[in-house]
Order: sequence, then C-alpha cells, then structure tokens
Amino acid sequence: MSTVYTIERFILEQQPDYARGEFTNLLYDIALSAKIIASKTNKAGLVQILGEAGGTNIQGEDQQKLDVYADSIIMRMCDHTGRLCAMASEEQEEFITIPDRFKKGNYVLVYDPLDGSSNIDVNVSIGTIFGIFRCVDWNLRGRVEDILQPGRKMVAAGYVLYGSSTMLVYSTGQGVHGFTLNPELGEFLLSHPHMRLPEPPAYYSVNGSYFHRWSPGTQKYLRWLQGEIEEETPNLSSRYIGSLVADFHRNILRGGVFAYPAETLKPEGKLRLLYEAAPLAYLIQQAGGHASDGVRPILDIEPQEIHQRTPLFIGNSRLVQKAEQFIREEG
Ligand code: P6P
Repeated sequence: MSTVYTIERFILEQQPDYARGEFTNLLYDIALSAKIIASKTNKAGLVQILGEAGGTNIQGEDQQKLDVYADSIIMRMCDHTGRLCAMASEEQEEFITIPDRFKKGNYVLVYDPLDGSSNIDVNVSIGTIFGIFRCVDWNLRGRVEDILQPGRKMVAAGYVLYGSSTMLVYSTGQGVHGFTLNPELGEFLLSHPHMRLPEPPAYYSVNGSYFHRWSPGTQKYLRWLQGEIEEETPNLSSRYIGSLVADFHRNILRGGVFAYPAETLKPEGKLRLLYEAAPLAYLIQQAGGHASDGVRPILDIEPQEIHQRTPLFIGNSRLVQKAEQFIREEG
C-alpha cells in the first residue's frame, strides 16, 4: 500500500529542521479553515431551501453571504494564534490588524476568501486564494508596509477549489502539491505531488466578449491563440468557466494560458494583484510557468494599495511571453 500523506504529515516533512513550527501551524490553520468553508459551501445549493443569505433558514440561523462567512472563518481561525502580524482580505476595505490582546506573529496572510461566489447559484466551482509573507520589520510588526509587498517576497501561496471534490493546492517554494479532501476522514490527502505545467499546453481561457474593448496587441494575441496568425501557432482549445481558481486549476493540470486583459472599461483589468494574481503567479512559477500583466512579471509589481487591480496573463511561459510580445509590438 503506497504511503498515505495527510497534508499535516506532508507539511511537517517539508519544513526545514530549523523551523520553529509557526509557519507550519499557519498552514494547518488555513487547511482547517478550508475544511470548514468546504462543509458550508457544499451545502450552499440548499440555501434556497434553508433560507436566503441575509434571511434566516429553517433552523432560524442567520444566513450569511458565503463569501462573508468564508472571510469570517479564515479571520477567526488565524487572528489569535500568534502566527500573524497582519492580514488583508478581499472582503475588507482596510487591512486587518491583530488585536493587542493576542500575541503578534512574524507572518502576513493575504486572501480572497471565496472568489467567484456569484457562481454558487449555478453550481460552478469556486475558490479561496491565499498568499503568505514575512513581516517586513519584526520590531514594527502589523503595518500596511507588511501588506503591500510584491509577490516576489511571498514565502507561500495556494488555493482551495470547492468543486466536485475539495482540493487544497499550495507551495512553500519547494514545488506545487495538491491535496484532495476525504470527507469521511475530514483529511486532505496528497493526490497531486509536484504539479508541473505539461507540454504541449491544451487550453486558452479568456472572455472573448470584451474583444472590441481590448488593445490592438491583445486582439492580435487572441487571434494568435485561435490559430489565425501563422506564427508558431499553438494548437489550443478554448475553456473559460468564469471562476478564476477553477480555470487556473484546469490549466495548471493540462497546460494552457488564462488571460484577463485590461480593456477600455477596466483599464487596470478586473482581478486583484495582492490576493489573486500574485499568489497564483507564485504558484505558476513553481510549476514551471510565468505570469505577467502584459508588460512585466506579476511577481515584480509593488502594490500601492491593498485592492489594486492588474491585467493578468498566466500559464505556460511561451504562451504568456507571446502576449507580452504582441502588446510590446502593437500596444
Ligand atoms: P468575467 C469571478 O467573478 C471573477 O472574479 C473571477 O473568478 C473570474 O475569473 C472573473 O471574475 C470572470 O470575470 O468578466 O469574465 O465575468
């Protein structure tokens, strides 16, 4: 019987000998949050029966919007454990300081608690995205400077995909590893060790309905992806779910490129830099790929504010570099 790796055992075996366990325990906290959110999300379809968000269900419980619920779970699981000096969440305008009554730790957690939650009503997979930094100055912990760090400074990143099964995929800089939740055991078990982008890539993922609002270079890129431009034409199929984590997960397993370009109504793009693009950029680099805003690596962008948006091209390096080439040449 092959070794059964729970995520706890895998994290423990990956941690360096000198580690004191703070970072390892933070990853445990995130895995536990994912289990709690998964249990609620998988029943989300029953909300129609049990009661609408904002109303009360048949048990008389107050129904929260699932993304607000997911945010509260992650915050409550992580704010008092002494691992963090600050957090930032897609659901909260300001960054989250650690209350004085709790010990401050040496790490920073940035996260989108439930991306794509509008897809729940149509039973499409959704996800949690997270990134972890070290505090910038251990003598002055818990400042906005701890939050506004470029992705290059991340020490870990990952996502949870709530779909036909719940998966947690993460990296601490030693490759990308995927774990599938066994609901009977309540354990994440190693199912996808050492995930690497395969060659040749299979898919391109983009919402082509914005074509008329893209730059000439971006328009040329889509035509190239579709094989209209004879120039090392990729042989790709189109897949776009409209749920970032689901599209990203399929592409990291099968190879491909996901693009959410800037367009005239969204000149900075739609996706958020700090807790969506940068964690996924960290992962894709660990899986042998690349992520760009069309001009420069996502990991090099210094955030100026917490909810800053960015255009995003992410996946197999050659496919992403082609986007940069067309945008460089055509604007
Ligand atoms: P569009 C979901 O709302 C989301 O934030 C991402 O998960 C997804 O990739 C994107 O927006 C889809 O946006 O404009 O194509 O509907």
